[in-house]
Amino acid sequence: MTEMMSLITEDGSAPAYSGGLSDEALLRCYRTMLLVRAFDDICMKLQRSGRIGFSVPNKGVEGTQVGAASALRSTDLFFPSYRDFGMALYHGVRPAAMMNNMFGNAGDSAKGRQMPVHFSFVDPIKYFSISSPIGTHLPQAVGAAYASTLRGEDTVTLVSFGDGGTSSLGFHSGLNFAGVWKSPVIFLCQNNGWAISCPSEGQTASDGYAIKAKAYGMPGITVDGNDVLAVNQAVAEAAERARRGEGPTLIEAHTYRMGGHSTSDDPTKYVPKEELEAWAAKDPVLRLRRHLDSRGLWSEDLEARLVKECSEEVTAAVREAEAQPAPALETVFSDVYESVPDHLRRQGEQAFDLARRKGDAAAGDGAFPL
Ligand SMILES: Cc1ncc(C[n+]2csc(CCOP(=O)(O)OP(=O)(O)O)c2C)c(N)n1
Ligand SMILES: [Mg+2]
Repeated sequence: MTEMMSLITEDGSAPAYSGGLSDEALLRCYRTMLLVRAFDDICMKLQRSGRIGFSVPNKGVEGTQVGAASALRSTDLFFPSYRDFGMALYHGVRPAAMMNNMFGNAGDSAKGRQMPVHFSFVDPIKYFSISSPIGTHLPQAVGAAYASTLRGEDTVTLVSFGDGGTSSLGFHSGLNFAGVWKSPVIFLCQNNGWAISCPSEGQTASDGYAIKAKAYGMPGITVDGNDVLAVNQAVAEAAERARRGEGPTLIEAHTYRMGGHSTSDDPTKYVPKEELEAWAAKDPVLRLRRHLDSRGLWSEDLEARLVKECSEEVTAAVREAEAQPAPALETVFSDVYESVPDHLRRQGEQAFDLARRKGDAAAGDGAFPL
């Protein structure tokens, strides 16, 4: 494994950090991580009580998401994975907008035609719709980055994926194109220990993931993914290189998924208890809290206030999302064609007529087989 960059020390100080996060930005990182935890907790309860179909826990990996997002501009392009809630929240996406997607309601930007946790936003950041087939978004991100170079912009494109994602065809073709074209892309591989129940060691025969960069002619960096400052610095340096026209970087962030893969699996069946406990001691929220404390920026009162605020914000988001109606059936064909082809229009009319005569299909029981 290439040497791992880690900056927040045991006592919470970070003497080697040379990135540009202000006190205000650090507090924003911390609040965002608490907001992700609140969003996660509430979504888990919503799923268990059958009010939404599916969710994906982020506990343990918030440091990587927030460290990366805080190093980029809101005008940059984000091609996230499904476990990147913190990137959107850091840049000011409202929890209510995310909750609309969880419910697939009329307020959802995809009008309920995407899975839950497959967010997409145009404002306040360019957050591209998540691809369910693993790894397919890497070539898409490289294409978008190539286009921004052709337009003469200094935009950076971040594409985030898991350790499991490195086994996809998209990983190899994406890195290859970006290397050849010297595209301004940051490949963020979140090595969180697992791809569903496949341990990261079972995913590759190479010595870590960052080393794979060498074959595609770009730098490969390994960073402590539970250390917000280390991720921030690594991504900021990669972004500077990209903006200078020096091409892509592969960053492997070492982190750990402290929950299940999704609401559909039981991690106690395959995650060793001792391994989970060892990583719980390296919790990225505690790590950043220690750093804030060492700078005089944290107190028990602040913690209590932030936890309360985040919980209230997400609860309000649920109320807002639940009050929205389902998307109109007629939206099934909207946003795809400028003018809907005749054969689809006819099929649509038949389906809408049937729905008008027979009413809605029976509601499901909330189970989702993924
Ligand atoms: C092409 C493809 N194969 C399999 C799946 C099923 N699947 C969904 S998530 C996942 C694991 C991905 O693991 P990783 O890339 O490490 O991301 P993580 O869930 O750990 O964040 C798999 C195999 C899929 N969605 N797409
Ligand atoms: Mg993984």
